[in-house]
Amino acid sequence: MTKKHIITILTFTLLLLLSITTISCSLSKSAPNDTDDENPDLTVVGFSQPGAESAWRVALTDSVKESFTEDKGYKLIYKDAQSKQDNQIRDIRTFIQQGVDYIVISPIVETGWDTVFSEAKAAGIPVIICDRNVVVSNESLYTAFVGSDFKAEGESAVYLMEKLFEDSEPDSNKPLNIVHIQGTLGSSAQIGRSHALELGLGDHENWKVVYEDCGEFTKAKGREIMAMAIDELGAENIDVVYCENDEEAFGAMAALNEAGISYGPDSGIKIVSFDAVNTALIMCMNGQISAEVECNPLQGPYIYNLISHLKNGEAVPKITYVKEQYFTSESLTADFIEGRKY
Ligand code: GYE
Repeated sequence: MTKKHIITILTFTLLLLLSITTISCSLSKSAPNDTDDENPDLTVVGFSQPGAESAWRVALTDSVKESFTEDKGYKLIYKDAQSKQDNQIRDIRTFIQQGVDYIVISPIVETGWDTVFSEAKAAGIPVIICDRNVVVSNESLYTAFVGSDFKAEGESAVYLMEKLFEDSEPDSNKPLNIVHIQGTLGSSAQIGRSHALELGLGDHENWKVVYEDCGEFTKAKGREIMAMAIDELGAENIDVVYCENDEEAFGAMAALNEAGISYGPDSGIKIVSFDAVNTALIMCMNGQISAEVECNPLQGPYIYNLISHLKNGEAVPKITYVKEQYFTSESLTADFIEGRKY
């Protein structure tokens, strides 16, 4: 081999090595969720959802995704924790490692966030809580909360139950038997809605919870619990089903349908529910659901607004409650329901 040959082979090998390094670098740079590869001008927001258990939650996800788009200057990293707090904690740690600019989290339950929020604080990343609230040892561990006042929602449901049964109210000896299908235990949505019902029980001697179980905010669980309640108590001993979200109400109605038991205006059994998603509002308008308390998932614009202020170095309120209302068949029209986003 001549000297010329050796130089050619060496040059070729060097070029080959160089191109392999370049390719592998650019491959690793385009790995999903790597925040370094994108337009550095984008503000990166990590959004951690507890799961996708309900239509309501899908509406919340959509609202946040629509609010933080690239054309508005944002990159949103979305994580679904598959209904496990441990996954949510892991997702937040990933956001911290990625060096996101803001963390937005809908916490599955109220407690257990101190350590991971302290880590975010130490990394200088503001944490914004949305939808459900948290209880932490020190309020400075998060920047702001945007979401619902769940106790107020529960109080609206109790008020609507009073209205529904006000004719039988003078006869306070007649018990009002309540099946209570709770949401995910320990979530602020469950805690507030259950607490308001407890207060309602204290105010009405004849109100009794005759069956109570956790429906995890899902249709499958709601159906299972309702079927067990029917089996154990008999439909004639149930007056109202207090469902802590619409999925559970859909499940309860499925169980009632399977058992051939009627509900709504023509029967003793009334369904009261939370969320007011489109399908549920149609059922409320038709009388199958007797009362709906709205839980507003359109929180993206509220969070967007908060983050815009933070980016400008402005102070933001610690608590922002979203606007919500309640419905019965009298207050609903098809046009109104059609005009809603969820
Ligand atoms: O009611 C339910 C959901 O946290 C307010 O979670 C939310 C609740 C909502 O899955 O449908």
